[in-house]
Amino acid sequence: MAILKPTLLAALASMAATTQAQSTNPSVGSNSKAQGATDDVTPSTGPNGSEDWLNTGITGDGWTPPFLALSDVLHITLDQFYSGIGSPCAQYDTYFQNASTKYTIDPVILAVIAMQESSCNANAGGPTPGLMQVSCDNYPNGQCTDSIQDNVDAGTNYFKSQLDAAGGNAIQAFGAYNGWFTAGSGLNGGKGLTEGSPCSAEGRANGVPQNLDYLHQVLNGWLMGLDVYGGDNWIGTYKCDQSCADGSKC
Ligand SMILES: *[C@@H]1O[C@H](CO)[C@@H](O)[C@H](O)[C@H]1NC(C)=O
Ligand SMILES: CC(=O)N[C@H]1CO[C@H](CO)[C@@H](O)[C@@H]1O
Repeated sequence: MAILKPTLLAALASMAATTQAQSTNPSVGSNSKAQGATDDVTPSTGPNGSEDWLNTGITGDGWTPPFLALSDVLHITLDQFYSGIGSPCAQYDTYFQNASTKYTIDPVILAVIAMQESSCNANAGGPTPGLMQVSCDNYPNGQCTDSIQDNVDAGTNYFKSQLDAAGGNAIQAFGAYNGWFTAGSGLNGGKGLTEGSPCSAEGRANGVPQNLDYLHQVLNGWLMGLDVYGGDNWIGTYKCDQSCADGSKC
């Protein structure tokens, strides 16, 4: 089953870089596998598909992620990311490059995961510490170390293992990184993630409720160079405060 890891705490949101988002607008290719995709990012859609499409099934019988190969995911370049919202990540470039070579994952994907998970703060603590925020059993010897390279390797290893397990489906792999699950994980009465599960007793017992805007925020936000925790926090329709308060679904 997916490793249920606490997502970034609200406190980190306030630490997110204040860099104004660039109005990057990657050209929309002829390829149109993603449904509901639009050139511009809106609260509910973007170049890599609509939030409804990315979240397929969560309002019904459980999340059944549509297929999107990692190589088909539209994103800004690593240089654009580092010179924009991802500037706190630039100092760690050699680590992302190193892990990229080892695991054949585009370094911009790794930098974006680190940004989303820790705002690229290598000193972020918690049960899933560091830049990549994965649990210690993903480390080379199954134990956390102080090495930033080990941390980046651990996160990359986990992402790659989820990608392989999902037959190369980037949507499923990104979701798994955040604790999203499909049918058969043993959670939610055997169903995949549904709108009701983050705030159910089981969802709460597993830690910070999953952010139901996560996929849209990653695929159409961070990967497009937008400041999801800052000026572009309008991305997403669930508006999770991750406390299940006041009727929030997550
Ligand atoms: C990647 O990092 C490892 C461990 O830190 C190091 O031994 C190796 O030389 C690095 N590889 C490259 C290509 O920099
Ligand atoms: C409009 C558009 O080109 N969207 C793309 C977003 O990324 C997915 C990922 O594979 C592509 O399939 C879409 O075509």
